[in-house]
Amino acid sequence: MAREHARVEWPPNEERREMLRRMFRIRFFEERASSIRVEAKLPGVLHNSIGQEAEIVGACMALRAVDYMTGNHRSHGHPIGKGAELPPLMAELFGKKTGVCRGKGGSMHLAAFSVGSLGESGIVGSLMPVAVGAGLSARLRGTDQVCLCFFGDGAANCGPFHESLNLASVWKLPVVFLCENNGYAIHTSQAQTTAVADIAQRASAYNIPGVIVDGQDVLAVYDVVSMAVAQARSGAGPMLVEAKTYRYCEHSEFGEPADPPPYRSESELVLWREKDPIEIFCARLEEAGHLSREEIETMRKEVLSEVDEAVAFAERSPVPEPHELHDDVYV
Ligand SMILES: Cc1ncc(C[n+]2csc(CCOP(=O)(O)OP(=O)(O)O)c2C)c(N)n1
Ligand SMILES: [Mg+2]
Repeated sequence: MAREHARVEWPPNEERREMLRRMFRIRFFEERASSIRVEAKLPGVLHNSIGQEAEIVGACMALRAVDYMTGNHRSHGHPIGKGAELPPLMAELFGKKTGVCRGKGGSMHLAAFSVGSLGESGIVGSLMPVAVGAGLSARLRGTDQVCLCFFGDGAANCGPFHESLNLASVWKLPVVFLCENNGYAIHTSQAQTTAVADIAQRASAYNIPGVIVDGQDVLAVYDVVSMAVAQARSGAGPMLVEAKTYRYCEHSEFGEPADPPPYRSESELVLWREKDPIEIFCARLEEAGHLSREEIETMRKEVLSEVDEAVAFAERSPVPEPHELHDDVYV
C-alpha cells in the first residue's frame, strides 16, 4: 500500500483553470441548493460534498469525456466534477421536467449520461457492481473506456464493495475505485466500524494496488487517479485509491434544521477547515503565478452567475405532467 506519490508537473493552464472552476461550481451549487431548501422551495433531502471538492474534481479530471463514472447519495459533486452543466442538475433538484432524470430522481439520482455519469443512488454501495458492469461493457465492446467508481468509507463495509473489487480484479476490468473517506458514515466514525485503519489496506485482499492520497489536494488526487486510470486503460486491472477528506456540512439536510448529536468535535472541524481544498488550491495557483487574485475573483463571480442562471432555469421549468409518471422509468 503506497502513501506517497511523486508530484508530476503542473497540468496545462486550461486544465488548472477547469479544476478550480469545477471546484467552485460544486461549492456554490450546493451552498445555493442548501439555502433554497431552507426556504422550502426544494423537495427532499440534500447530501452536500462541500469540503470534498478536491478529491472529486482531481479524480474526474483524470478521466476522458467518454469515460464512465458512478456515485452515491452524496451526489451533486460527481456529475459537476465530470463536467455536467448546472441547469439540468439544479432542475432535477427542483423535480422539474428539464432535470437530468426529467424530475423523477431528485438530489440522489443525478444521472448525467451526457458526460458518462451513469448514476447516483441512495442505496449505499449499490452502484459499485454497476461500475464493474460498465468496465465489463467497455471490455466487451472493445473500447478503452474506464469507469471511475466513487464510494464512501461506510460503503467499504458493505457486501458490494468486496464483490466488486474481487470480480474487477479477477477479470482485470478497467475500473478505478475511489474511496471518499470523510471519516464518518452518518454519525458513526470509521474507527467504530472498520477493522482496518486505512480502507486502502483492503486492496491486498483482492491482489490490486491500494494507494492513499490527500483528498484536500486536487493535484495529488489528479496525479494518483491519472496513474490508476492509465493502468486500468492498459488492461492491467483495477486500483483502489483512498482519498482522505472531510465533509464540512452535516451528513444530510432534511426537514427543519436541527442540531446533530455531538459526534465530532469543534476542534476537528477547525483543523479540517484549515485544509479547505479550494483555499489551498487558490493559494498554490497564486504562489506559482498561474492565476492572480483578481483572476480568481473573476472566476468566482462567473461561477456564482452560472449558479444563478441554473436556479432561474430550474424555477421557470415545468413540472412533469401526472400522465408522464411511468415515462422514462421502465425500459
Ligand atoms: C444499503 C444501505 N444501508 C444503509 C443506508 C443508510 N445510509 C445512508 S448514507 C449512510 C452512510 C454512508 O457513509 P459513507 O459511505 O461513508 O458515505 P458518506 O455519507 O460519508 O459520504 C448510511 C448508512 C443506506 N442508504 N443504504
Ligand atoms: Mg463517509
